[in-house]
Amino acid sequence: MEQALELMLQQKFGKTLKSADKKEIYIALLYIVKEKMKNVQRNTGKKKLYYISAEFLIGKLLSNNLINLGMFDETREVLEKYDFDLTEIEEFELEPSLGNGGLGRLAACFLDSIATLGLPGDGVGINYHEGLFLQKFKENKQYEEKNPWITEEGWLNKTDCHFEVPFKDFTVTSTMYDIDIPGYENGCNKLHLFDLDTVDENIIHDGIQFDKEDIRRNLTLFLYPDDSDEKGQLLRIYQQYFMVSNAAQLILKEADEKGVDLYHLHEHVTVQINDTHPTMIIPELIRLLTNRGFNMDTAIDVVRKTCAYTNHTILAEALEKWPVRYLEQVVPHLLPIIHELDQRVRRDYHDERVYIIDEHDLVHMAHIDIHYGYAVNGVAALHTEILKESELKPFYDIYPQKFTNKTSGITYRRWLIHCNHRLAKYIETLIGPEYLNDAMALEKLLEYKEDEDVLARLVEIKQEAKTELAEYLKDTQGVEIDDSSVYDIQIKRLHEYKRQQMNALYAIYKYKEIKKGNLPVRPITLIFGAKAAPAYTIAKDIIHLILCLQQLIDNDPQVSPYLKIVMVENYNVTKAEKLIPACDISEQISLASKEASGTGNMKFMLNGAVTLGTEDGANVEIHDLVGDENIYIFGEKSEKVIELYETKGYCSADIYDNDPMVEELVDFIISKDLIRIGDPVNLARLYKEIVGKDWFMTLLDVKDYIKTKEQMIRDYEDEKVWAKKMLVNIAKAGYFSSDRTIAEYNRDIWKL
Ligand code: 26V
Repeated sequence: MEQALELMLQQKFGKTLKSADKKEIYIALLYIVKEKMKNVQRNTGKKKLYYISAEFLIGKLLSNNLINLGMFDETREVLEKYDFDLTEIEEFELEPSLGNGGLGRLAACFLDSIATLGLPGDGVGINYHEGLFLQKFKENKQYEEKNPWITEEGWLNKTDCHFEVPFKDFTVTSTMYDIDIPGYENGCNKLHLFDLDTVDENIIHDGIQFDKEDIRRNLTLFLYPDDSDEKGQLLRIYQQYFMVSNAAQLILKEADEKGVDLYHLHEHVTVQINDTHPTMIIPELIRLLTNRGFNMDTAIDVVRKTCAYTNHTILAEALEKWPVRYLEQVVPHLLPIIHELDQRVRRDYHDERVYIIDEHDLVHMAHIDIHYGYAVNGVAALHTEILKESELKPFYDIYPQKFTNKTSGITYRRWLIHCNHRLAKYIETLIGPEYLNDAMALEKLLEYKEDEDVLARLVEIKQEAKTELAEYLKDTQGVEIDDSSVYDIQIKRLHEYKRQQMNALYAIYKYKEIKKGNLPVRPITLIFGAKAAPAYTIAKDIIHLILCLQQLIDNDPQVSPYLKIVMVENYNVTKAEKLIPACDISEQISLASKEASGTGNMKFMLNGAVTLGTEDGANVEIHDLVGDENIYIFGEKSEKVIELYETKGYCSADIYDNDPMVEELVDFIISKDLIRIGDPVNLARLYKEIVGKDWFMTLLDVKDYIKTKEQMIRDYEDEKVWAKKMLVNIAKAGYFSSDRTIAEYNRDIWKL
């Protein structure tokens, strides 16, 4: 590596390792890795997977690629020899924010594991120029700015592959860009991102505003632009069709190149539809096959045997339903097919709950996937049960054989080896390198459960990560945190169902306790990281509340030595990589039944944090694996919550009126102390929402939450007992390797 670096630096900049600066080193490394990837064998086989997704939250790629190519340790050593730190070098890489959160990050972990298992499978998505917005805080509020990431020197490779994509009023020509995805010590796949040459960043003004109707210039500008109005929704349909039309044409082109008889397409191709965003691939493939001479019955039959669908949410507002009128405006050529698909359903099933087009002329995208795909899966055991037993019950009754569970996972290459190298290395000294290829081998750590030296070293490693995070937050945000405090972290999209507001109510509780003189034995640092959708008013109000509390506490010398809130600005994959290794308490507090899986919970556990959570999503499986002593569970269970929704049995005002403690906490949102700092409109709106509606039942669980968290903070003081919990969590995290998840997808669904 040393020689290769010297050579590349000489070639590109006429410099040496001694004279080059960090940016030049970064660029030299980028070229070396790209060169190396050219020689990695492409994964091939009779059948190929196309993983189509509107989001791929891949994060920075340098370290990940170095790890997978087996060059990571050597590169670190060479750089250290010349006084460079790989982490600092990587600062020069811009993070592609091509996703909102869990769904997009899962797609990225999956690409890593598909390549690692040597399976032929490419990702297909959109090359958003700006990705998700850049979050800025001003006057305790979120503002959105553009977030460009594409530079001259990067991982994208422009190809000469182009397709014509027909919309109602015009046709565009796409360009395909590729990113190489090397597996860990294995072959290589690709992520294909489609783009439009005519897209123009200059139309962005005032933050992230732009003309939503100028499709030729805006189509691939932003990830899911604000769809709170009709123009935004139409743009989303344009994006979705652009993605799937390209995907369908690519699939058929590659099939032709392989000489595949299209009547047997399903023996050579499988398509995974990641949530409903790529659903139009189904009518589009049917359309293209009929254009090639297939009759409708056969086209439908072949496509049905080719496509499989993953559901990622049961939230009604997130299940896509497009008005027929909108589809007519964008892709009228798909409508005869969608009507045909609906007619066939109506002919076979006399149950309007399973129709594709409902009485309001809304097209239920998930219904297309379930009727006209061969597999449906949820992303955690509880989630899949809820799909089968309530959300998608009428479909499960028709097609029980299509439904399977695929509990999600995370890639250990990024979420342990890269982000917590120290811990990874230490684990290797204890149980050897086997766990790097077989995550279940982490269980061997259990042998050390009573080993005081091992437990002490785990605590030390955690402390080093906490100190590093404190330095990072000081450097990047100018905030100072006490690295001897307990770090309690909630990082995820801002959504009411995830209940960041409940954590904020805990902060209010603790603030009041400290004011009363009930001081915690050790300071507590509550760290939040979250972006709110630009048009999601209440989510933004919750951010405002957290930022106001942060300011209130910072300016109160009576409280600030004991309690600190930090809201990390512009939370993204890179920041997650810094935060997760340093965490003591992992906040997974969604309303039971609402979080399909969660994957942050898995990343935290793998890095030795202990979960504070409800019986929701994959928390249930974490609980089963680690046992009662190694997790803190609170709150009502999903059955009860589902019943409350069904019977309309929940009334937050009742709890507020009858419980003085709850009343006191909620009232603080509109107290003089906070109104002085914040915006009365935002705070009053949030207060009213919680007392008057509280759709995600914060007040139902808040007292149990506070009680459980207090217990957890007390237990933290017994260092040995706590370290044992850390160890068990790490040891049991092997199940949540995405290698295991992908092996299951392949065994049960793809059969590559
Ligand atoms: C989307 C939207 C869009 C409209 C406004 C409200 C709303 C609320 C939620 C969503 C979520 C879309 C799907 C999604 O990202 N699901 C996440 O997928 C992860 C990977 O399977 C899973 O771990 C998370 O629990 C799940 O929320």
